[in-house]
Amino acid sequence: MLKLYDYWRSSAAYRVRIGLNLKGLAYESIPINIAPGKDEHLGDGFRAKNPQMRVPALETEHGVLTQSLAILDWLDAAYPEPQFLPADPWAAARARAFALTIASDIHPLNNLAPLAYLREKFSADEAAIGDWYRRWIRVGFEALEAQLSQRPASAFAFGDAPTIADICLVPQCANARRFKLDLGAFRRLAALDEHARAHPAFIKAAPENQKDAVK
Ligand SMILES: N[C@@H](CCC(=O)N[C@@H](CS)C(=O)NCC(=O)O)C(=O)O
Repeated sequence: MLKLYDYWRSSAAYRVRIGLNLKGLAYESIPINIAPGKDEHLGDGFRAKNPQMRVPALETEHGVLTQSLAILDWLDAAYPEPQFLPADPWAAARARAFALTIASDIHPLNNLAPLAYLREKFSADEAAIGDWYRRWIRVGFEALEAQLSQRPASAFAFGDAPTIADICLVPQCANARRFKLDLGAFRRLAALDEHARAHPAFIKAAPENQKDAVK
C-alpha cells in the first residue's frame, strides 16, 4: 500500500492527500510532526526516507517520491482517472501555471525553515512573521484573481472538475485563513475554495480530519 509521510497542517502534504483521494487510492498516512520543537522531520529516521527533510514523501513500490507536484504528476500518469489537468493543452498549461504560482512562488517563502531563519537571523517577532506570511499570499493571490477575472466563472478553477489548480488553491487558502488574511478581496478565489472544500476528496484530506490533527 502507498504510504504518505504526512503532517496535518502541511499544505504540500494536503495537496497530495487530495490527489490520492481524487484517484480513490487507499494509502497509509504516517504523521511526521514538523512543528517547531517536535522536529521529527529532522531526525535520522525520516532523513533516510527524504534527505530534504520535508513532507510530503510518498513511499511506493518503486521507492520514495518527494515534491508534491511531482507526486501528483506521477499519480496522474500511473492512475489516469480522473486526470488532474484539463484535456485541452492550453488549459492544462494554464492550470499548471496557476498551481506553480502557489507551489513555487507563494509557498516556499512561507515555509517553516525560512520563517525560522527570519526569527533567528533578523530578530523578526511574531507580528513581523505574520505580516511577511500574509504579504506573499496576497501578492500571489492578487495575480491569480486577476487572471481568473479574464475568464468566465466556473465551478472549479478550470471547468467542472477539480484540477491541479484547485488541489493547490484549497491548501493555500487554509494557510491564508490560519494567518488571518482576509480573503474578501479575492472573490473568485474564495468562491472556488468554498466549492472545492465541499467535494468529498477535499473533505477527507482537510487538516482537521487527519489523525494527527491537534484540535
Ligand atoms: N516543494 C515541496 C515543499 C515541501 C515542504 O516544504 N513541506 C513543508 C511543510 S508544508 C515542510 O516539510 N517544511 C519543513 C521545513 O521547512 O523545515 C513540495 O511541494 O512538496
